[in-house]
Amino acid sequence: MSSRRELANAIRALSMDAIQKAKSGHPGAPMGMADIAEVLWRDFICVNPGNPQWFNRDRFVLSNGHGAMLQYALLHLSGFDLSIEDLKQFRQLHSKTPGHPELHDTPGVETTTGPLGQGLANGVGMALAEKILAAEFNRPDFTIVDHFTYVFVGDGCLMEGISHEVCSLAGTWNLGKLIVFYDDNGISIDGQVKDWFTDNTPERFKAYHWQVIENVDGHDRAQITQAIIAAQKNATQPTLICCKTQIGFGAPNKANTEEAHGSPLGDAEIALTRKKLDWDHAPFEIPAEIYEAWDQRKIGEAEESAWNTLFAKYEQKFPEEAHELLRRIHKDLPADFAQKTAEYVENLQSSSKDNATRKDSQNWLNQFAPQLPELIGGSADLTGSNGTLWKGAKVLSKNNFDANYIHYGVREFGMSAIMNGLAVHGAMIPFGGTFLVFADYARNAIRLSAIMKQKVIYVLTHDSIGLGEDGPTHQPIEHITMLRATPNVNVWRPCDAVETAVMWQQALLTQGPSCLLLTRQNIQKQHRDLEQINNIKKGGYVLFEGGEKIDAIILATGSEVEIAVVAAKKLQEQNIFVRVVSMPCMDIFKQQDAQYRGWVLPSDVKKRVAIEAGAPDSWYQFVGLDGKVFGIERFGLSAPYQEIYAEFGLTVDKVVAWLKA
Ligand SMILES: Cc1ncc(C[n+]2csc(CCOP(=O)(O)OP(=O)(O)O)c2C)c(N)n1
Repeated sequence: MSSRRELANAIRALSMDAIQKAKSGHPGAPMGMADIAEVLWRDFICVNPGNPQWFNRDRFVLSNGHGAMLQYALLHLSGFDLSIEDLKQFRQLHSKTPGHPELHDTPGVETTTGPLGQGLANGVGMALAEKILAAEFNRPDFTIVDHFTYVFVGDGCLMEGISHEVCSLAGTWNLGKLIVFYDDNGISIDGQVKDWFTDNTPERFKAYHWQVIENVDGHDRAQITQAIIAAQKNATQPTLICCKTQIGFGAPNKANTEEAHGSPLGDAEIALTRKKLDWDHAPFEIPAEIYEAWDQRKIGEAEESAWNTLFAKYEQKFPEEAHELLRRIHKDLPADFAQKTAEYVENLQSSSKDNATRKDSQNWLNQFAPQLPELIGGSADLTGSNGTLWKGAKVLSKNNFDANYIHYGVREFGMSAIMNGLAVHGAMIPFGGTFLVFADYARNAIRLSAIMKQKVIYVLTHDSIGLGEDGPTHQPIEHITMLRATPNVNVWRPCDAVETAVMWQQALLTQGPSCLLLTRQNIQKQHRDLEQINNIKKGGYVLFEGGEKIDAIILATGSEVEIAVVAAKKLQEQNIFVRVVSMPCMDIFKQQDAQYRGWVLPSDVKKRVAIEAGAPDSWYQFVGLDGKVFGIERFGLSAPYQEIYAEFGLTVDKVVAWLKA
C-alpha cells in the first residue's frame, strides 16, 4: 500500500513535471501544501468528481491561485474529468488547465483565483451563502444545505488589505463552517517575508473573533487531521489553521527559498527531488495503486446519493421549499418576472415623476425585491444614499441569517469579492451599493465578476459632478470609461424611472455583471411611446425626433439626456432638426445588429454630439472625429452642481451654439 507521503508526492511530482513541461508556473506552493491537501481531500472533503456541480458539495478555494497545479493535480487524482493529458497541457492555449484556476474551464474549480486575497473573500461569500440558504431552507431532520468551505491562502493573500475586510466580516458573522489553511512558509516572491510581513497573524485573526489553530506542522498528517477536526467542531467561529510548511518541499536546493516560488525547478533539481522524495516514476506516470488510493468517485457518488435521498424526502414533506430551492439553483427567475416587470415599466411611463435615478432604483426594488427572494442586497455603509434597502428587507446579523440585506460596512472591495462568492456559490443574486467613485476600490472584484460572467449587480450612485458639493474626491470622471472598457460588464446609466426599471429588469435577465450608474440629483422625466419603451433594452434608442429630416444627432446618457432634449427642442424652434439618442447601456447597443444600429445612427448624418458628465473617450466611436463630445477631462469641483455644469460647459446653450456653428 502506498504511504500517505507517497500520495502527497504524487501532487508534488505532477506539479513540478507539468510546470517544467510548460516552462512556466509556480511549483513551490503545490509542493509545500501537498501534505495538507492530501489529508483534506482524502479524509475530509465531500465532493463528487462525477458531478462537480452537486449543490451540497464542500467548496474548495485555492486563494493562492498561482499554485494552480496543486488544484489540478488534486482534481485529476480524485477522479474529476481532468486527464493526465490535460495536465500535460498546463498553461497551453484553450486547455482545461490554464495558468491560474478559472471558473468554467476546469471541472471542480469553484472560482477564478490568482489576484491574491480575493479567493479568500470568495470563500467568505460561499460560507455566507451556505449559512443564509441553510437558515431559509433547512428544517428539523432536513439539513439539506450543509457544507464546509475550505480555503488555502499564502502570505500574499494575508498581506492584501482585502483579507482584513473579509476576515473581519467572517468573524463578525460567526461563519463556523469556513476553514482556512494558512501556508506559513515565510517566503514570497521577493524572498523571506520577515522584512515586510511581521504581523502576528494568529493574534490578528483572534482579534477578528476567529478560532486560530497555531503551529501546525504542515507536513505532519496527524497534526493536520487534528486541526481539521477541531475546526469542523467549532460551529460558531471560522477557523484559521496556521501551517508551517516548506515552500518547494522535497527540492534539495530550492526548498525554503524564493527560487521555488514562481519558476520551473529545472531538470537537474527535478532529478534530485525525485531522489529525495524517493519517487522513481517517469514524468506524468502515476502508479495504479496511487490512483486507487486517491480515487474519490465512489465515495463522492455515495455522498451525493445519500443527499439525493434526503432531498427526495424533503421534497415530499416540503414541496414548496424544495421547488423554490431548485428554481434558484437552476437560475430561473420567477415565471412571471419578465411580464410583470414589463407591465410595471409601461405604467411608470405615465405615473412616474422627475426624480433622482437612485430613488427610481429604490422604488423598483420596493416593488420587485419582495418577489425575488434570491436577491441579496447590501451596501458598503451607504445604504441611505444608495437606496439599496427596500421595504420588508430582512437585515443580516450574526444572530439572524434568515435575511436578504447585508450591511458590509466601509469595505467596497470586500463587499464586491464576497458578492462574487455568493454568486458562484449559487442560488443567490447579490447586489451591493457604493458611490461610483469608489468603484475604484472594488475594481478588481468587478473585473472578476466579469471574467467569471457572474450575475453580480453593482449599484453605483452619485454618478457624476451632479453630486455637487462633496467635490472632486467624490465626483467620478474616468469611471464610466473604465467600466465600459471592461469586457463582459453591462454599464447602465439611465435617464429616468422608466429607463431605470428596464435597467433592473435587464440586469436580472443577464448572466453577467451589471453596473448601475445612478444620480444623486433629481432629473427630468422623459416622454416615450410604446415602441421607444421597448427599445430601451437595446441599449440605445431614438428618444426625441426634431422633425422629418435629421440635421444632427445628440447622444447622451443619464442626467445629460435632459440637456440633449431641451437643446433639441430649442433647435427645432429654429428649424434645425435634431434627433436625440438616449444610450443607457452602450455595451448592449453595440451588440445590436447593424440594421438597428444604422437605423438609430444613420451613417449619412455626420453632425453628431455626445453629452456625458465624464471622460469623453468612449463616445468618439459614435460621434466620429468630426463630432463633438461634451465631457469632462479634468477633476471636478466643490460647488452646487448647477454651477459646476455651467463651469464645465455642459449646458443647453453650449450644445445649441455648437450645433448651430
Ligand atoms: C493582487 C496580487 N498582487 C500580486 C500578485 C503577484 N504574485 C503572485 S504570487 C505572489 C507572492 C505570493 O506569496 P505567497 O502567498 O507567500 O506564495 P508562495 O511564495 O508561498 O507561493 C505575488 C506577489 C498577485 N497574483 N495578486
